[in-house]
Amino acid sequence: MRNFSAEFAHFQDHGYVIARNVLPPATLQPLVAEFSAWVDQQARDLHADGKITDLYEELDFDHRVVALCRQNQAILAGMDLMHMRGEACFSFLHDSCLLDLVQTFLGPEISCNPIQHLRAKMPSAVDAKSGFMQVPWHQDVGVTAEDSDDSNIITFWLPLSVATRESGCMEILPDCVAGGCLPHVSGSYGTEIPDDVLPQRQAITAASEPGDVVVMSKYTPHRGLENVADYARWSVDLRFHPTGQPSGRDWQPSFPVRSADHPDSVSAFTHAHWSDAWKAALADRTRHKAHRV
Ligand SMILES: O=C(O)CCC(=O)C(=O)O
Repeated sequence: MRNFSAEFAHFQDHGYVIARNVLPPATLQPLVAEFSAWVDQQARDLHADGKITDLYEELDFDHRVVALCRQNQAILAGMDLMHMRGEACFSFLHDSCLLDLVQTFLGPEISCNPIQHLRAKMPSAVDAKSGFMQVPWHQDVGVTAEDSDDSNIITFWLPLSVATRESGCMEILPDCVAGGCLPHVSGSYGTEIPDDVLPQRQAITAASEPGDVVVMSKYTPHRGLENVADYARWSVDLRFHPTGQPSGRDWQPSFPVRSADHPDSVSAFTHAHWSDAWKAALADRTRHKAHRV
């Protein structure tokens, strides 16, 4: 198991760390293959319905989705982990390199938190309207229910494309954890921290490459920059918390992914359980309060 004590110390001091070269290419490849196959199927369906004219099969993972989105933004419909529920994705949530990193921050009893997303952040010239593309300043505590106030939920953000200032990586405000939960409001791009309460700090540009993992506390303000590159900035953002603590979304699936005390609890929760639990959560029409505002 790799020693991440330097990364953990940086996280404790500053509320974030960019852990470099955590995931080898072979670990990310099945994820990229699964997401590529999803885009391909979506493109073929739109093509069969006459909604796009070109499949752009010759383009790579980062560029194909942009060319397809230029033709029809419907290519992005349903593109998120809970809707796709892929087997490679479920398997990746148990990846040993990833969980060795997570364990350094949370200990050996780890649950996957349901706040988890896939983002193909489009160049803003193609699609800048959605808050999902251009996430404003917020803390992740701002998108959890109050019952998880004492939970140690930590964010693990992973680029699948090269994430630079130009392609819309994240910006992070360091050294803000001690301030706890800041006020959030409902802004035009989603839940955000108003300018007048945003801590005055020099922001860190969280430039990162596939294999790196950006780790943030739930009190660390961050935002997604505008993508002015010509390719999609693919990323996956995951959260984990110690098993037994409230997830902040108790109607959505949360499940153990590593356990020293109860290893059987991990194998007992299968891909089928995960998929069924998401189907039920997505079909639930109760008005749950997921965000602070
Ligand atoms: O991916 C982005 O641009 C923003 C992600 C984010 O805000 C998050 O993971 O909480």
